[in-house]
Amino acid sequence: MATEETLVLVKPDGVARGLTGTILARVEAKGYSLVDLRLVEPDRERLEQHYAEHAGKPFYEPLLEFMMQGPSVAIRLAGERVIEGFRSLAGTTDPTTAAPGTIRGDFGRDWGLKVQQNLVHGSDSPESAARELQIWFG
Ligand code: DAT
Ligand code: MG
Repeated sequence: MATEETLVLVKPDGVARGLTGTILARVEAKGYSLVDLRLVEPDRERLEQHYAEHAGKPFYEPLLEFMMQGPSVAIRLAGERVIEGFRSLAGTTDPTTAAPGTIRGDFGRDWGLKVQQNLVHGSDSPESAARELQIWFG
């Protein structure tokens, strides 16, 4: 199987809290390769594409608002089984209950804005990765 690529985002809460380096260190320590990396202030259109699967859900508008609060760091990350591997490093969606040892479990919690502030995004399938890498890196 060819080496996979995935899209990782350090979301606005992670950037604002100065956790970008810590998150990158975990990714690098796991042995994945940084292929490309950029600081991005996404407009609404880009976020609508990125989160198209969630359009209409109750958390959709607050999620887009949160993602427009500041820059994110977009990372093109490569390695064998990196898609599932990064999801494992990130932990489950709700940071309050994400397992300790994961990025969300160690650094995230509910700050009163439900589970939006969970620090990172990682693509969930090869199809999502290809689609999302196109949205963030062209
Ligand atoms: P993940 O980011 O773990 O892939 P997801 O794709 O289901 O999770 O949802 C995308 C983001 O939307 C998630 O990182 C945080 C937010 N979100 C998901 N479920 C939510 C909920 N029930 N309430 C508030 N925000 C939610
Ligand atoms: Mg998702």
